[in-house]
Amino acid sequence: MENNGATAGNYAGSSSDERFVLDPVADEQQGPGMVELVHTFQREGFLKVGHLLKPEAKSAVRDDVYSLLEQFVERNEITVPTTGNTPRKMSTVRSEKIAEYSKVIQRMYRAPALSKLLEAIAGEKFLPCPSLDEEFLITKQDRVGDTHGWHWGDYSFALIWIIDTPSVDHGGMLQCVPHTRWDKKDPRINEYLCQNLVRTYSFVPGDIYLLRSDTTLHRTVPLSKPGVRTILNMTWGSAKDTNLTLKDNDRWWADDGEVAREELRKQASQSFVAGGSA
Ligand SMILES: O=C(O)CCC(=O)C(=O)O
Ligand SMILES: [Fe+2]
Repeated sequence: MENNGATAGNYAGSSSDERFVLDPVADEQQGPGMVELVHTFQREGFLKVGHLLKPEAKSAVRDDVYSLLEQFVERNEITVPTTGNTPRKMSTVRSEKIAEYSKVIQRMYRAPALSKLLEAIAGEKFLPCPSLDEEFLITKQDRVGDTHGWHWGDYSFALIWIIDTPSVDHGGMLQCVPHTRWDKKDPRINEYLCQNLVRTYSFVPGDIYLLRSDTTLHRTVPLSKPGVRTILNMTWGSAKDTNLTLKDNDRWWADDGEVAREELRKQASQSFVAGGSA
C-alpha cells in the first residue's frame, strides 16, 4: 500500500502528541479501570492496549510500516543457540532503517503521551532502548512455517502493533510464559514449557499489545497456511537495563548481522555435529 501522506501530514501538523496518540478512553482508564490493567499486566506480562490509542495513530503507523517494508525488507531464516536453537523464519526491516526513514514511528515512540500511559500500566519508567539496533523491528511472516520462535527480549518492554494477521486457523498467535528468566548459556525453554501453563493470544489487525519481554518467554505459532502477519515492535528499557552490556553474539537482526548470522550458522552446525544440545 502507498504511504498515506495525508495521514502522516495530519500527524506532523498536530499541535499535540497527546491528542493524536491517545483515545479519549485512555483518560477514563485512570481510576479503577487502570488498576485492573496494571494487575493483568503484572500477572500475564501481556496486555492489549489498542483501545487506548487513536485509529489515526494506527493508520499512520500502518502506512509507515508498509512503506518501510517496500524499501528495506530482508529475509531471515536462522536458529538461535542462546534460545535453545529456536527458529527465526521471517522477513524483517531492521531498527536503524526504521529510525532513519520512518515518517511517524520514530515520533510516536518518543511521544510523552505514549510513554506516560505505558508507564502507568507497568509502574516503571520507560527509558529509550539502550541499543539502537533493538529500538524497532518490523517483521513480516507470509510463508508456511514462518515463526518468531521461543525467546525473551534483551530489554524490559515491547509494544507490538499488529498490522496484519490471518485468522487463527493459519497460526500466527502469540504464546507466553510470564515470570521466567533468560539464561543465555542455559535457556531451558522446554523445561519452562513443561513446568508452566502457556497462554495463547489471538489478534485482529489494529490490535496493539504491551509485553514485559525480558521476563516473558514468548513466540508466535508457526503459520500452517499461507497468510500475511505483519507487526511493528517498539522496545524500551527500564532502569535495570541501563548498564546492561550484551556480550553474546546472537544479534541476528543487527547492522553487522551477517557476522552474527555466520556465527549462529557455525554454532548450529557444530551443535548438530555434536548431537545437539537443545
Ligand atoms: O510477532 C509478535 O507478535 C512478537 C514479536 C516479538 O516477539 C519480537 O519482535 O521480539
Ligand atoms: Fe519478542
